[in-house]
Amino acid sequence: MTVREAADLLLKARKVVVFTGAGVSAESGIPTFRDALTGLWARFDAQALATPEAFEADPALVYGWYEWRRTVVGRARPNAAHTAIAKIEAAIPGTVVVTQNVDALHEQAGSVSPIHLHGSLYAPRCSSCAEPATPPDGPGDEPADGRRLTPPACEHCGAPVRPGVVWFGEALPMDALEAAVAAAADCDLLITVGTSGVVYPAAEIPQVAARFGAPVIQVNPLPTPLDDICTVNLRGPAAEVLPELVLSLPPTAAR
Ligand code: BJW
Ligand code: ZN
Repeated sequence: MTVREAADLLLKARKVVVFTGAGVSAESGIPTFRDALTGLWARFDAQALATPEAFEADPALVYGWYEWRRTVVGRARPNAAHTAIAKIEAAIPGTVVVTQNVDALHEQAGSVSPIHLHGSLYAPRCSSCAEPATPPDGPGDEPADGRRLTPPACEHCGAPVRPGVVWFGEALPMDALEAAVAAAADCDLLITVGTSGVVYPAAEIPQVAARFGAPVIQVNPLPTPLDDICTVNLRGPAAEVLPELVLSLPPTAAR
């Protein structure tokens, strides 16, 4: 299937949802989770780092790992895929960006208020009273990826501060999930970019759009479980495929 077929869908669309995963930030140098050799879960144990039980058992291990992640992400810059998505948003005002990513590269590329389904590395909060905590200044001092770091104490109750991300077994932020489902149910095109589509309930978002009759374009170098619901599967890296797709938009708005 070709970029031309996808471009025809994009040109007709008035309400677009762009649903992104770690692959959209891969070409900014941020590792994905499940890519076979380079993904975070190939090197680290998700159960020991990305669950509430892990934080309870060893807050310094988990906090240190997330500070390393925040340093890596803080030094990254948006790539051509983030920029192309912001251009789609500028050209088609009814566009909603829904991301599973905890970086801020969509915002840095110019996307306005993307919906963050899995939280953010920049929104730490108290692990007990949930009060927001002040994010540390700057990109961090690059602790080694395994270095323990005692989390700061909450200013209100003294409990350890935790990363503001959604771990396995935790509910997604209700307002974000509801807004994403509503946008998917109401869109006339969904573009899914760089996600393996295996983590729920986020993976429902493209499926909701398809159930409500919207065509779905997928941008991913590899097949995913979402292939079957997609109208067009564009196999390739997002930073190559999306700029090509955006070339189909009217010149003034798209560039
Ligand atoms: C490129 C590219 C390039 C590469 N260009 N593309 C059994 C069945 C079904 C569900 C479950 C189950 N057992 C447990 C569950 C539930 C669980 C779940 O889904 N688990 C599955 C993994 C089995 N879900 C949860 O626990 C969720 N919560 C929940 O269900 O709560 C229930 C509840 C309700 C009420 C009260 C209480 C509880 C929460 C899920 C949270 C996920 N968290 C993480 C970590 C976030 C923090 C952090 O960053 O550390 O979110 S895990 C990780 O996966 C992260 C991601 O957002 C998420 C999705 O990953 P993503 O983005 O798709 O990345 P990858 O690596 O998987 O894929 C990258 C893709 O890019 C690949 O396809 C590449 O090919 C591609 N690619 N280069 C384009 N250049
Ligand atoms: Zn507190």
